[in-house]
Amino acid sequence: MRQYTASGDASKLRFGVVVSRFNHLVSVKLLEGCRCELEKRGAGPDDIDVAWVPGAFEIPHAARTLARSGRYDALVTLGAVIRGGTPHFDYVCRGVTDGVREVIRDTSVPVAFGILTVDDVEQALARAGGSEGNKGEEAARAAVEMARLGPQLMASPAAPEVDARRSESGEESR
Ligand code: INI
Repeated sequence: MRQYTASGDASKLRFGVVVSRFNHLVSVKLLEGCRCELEKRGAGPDDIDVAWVPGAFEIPHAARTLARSGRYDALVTLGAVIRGGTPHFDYVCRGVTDGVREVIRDTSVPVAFGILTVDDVEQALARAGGSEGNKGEEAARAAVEMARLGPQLMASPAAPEVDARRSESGEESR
């Protein structure tokens, strides 16, 4: 059995962070958690670029642009979608989750999902540095791990098969 585990070392990696301005109070806390975690793991301040977008629905577009630039080892997406009294919540949630998944599928750049989908502001704040931790930190850790894991998997003996399957499915390469 061959196993691959990635280190949590963020040094010499470049990160793009896309963060939604909607529910700004929550977003800044998620961003701070993310930034601290990346820097704690060795990323330099100049190796972290942050793109602010109006709302979570706009996150996939900016993430796709950053991913296609080829400048980043991984991206982190941050924001909070808070349930209101209308179905709008469901459409925004679906748009952002489907959109982020499509960016990963189409570009092969790892994208960590640090977007809260919650019932109220209290639940959001609890997950943005409160009693439930900080999902921005968690997303940063996932981004580092995936940025390190990808090259290991590509260098593995299984990689040629992975490449062949990718080109059969018409997937873009980075
Ligand atoms: N965007 C969010 O990031 N969080 C929300 O809770 C939210 N709600 O509730 O409406 C939200 N809506 C805005 C949406 O993301 C777009 O910015 C808007 O529809 C313009 O395209």
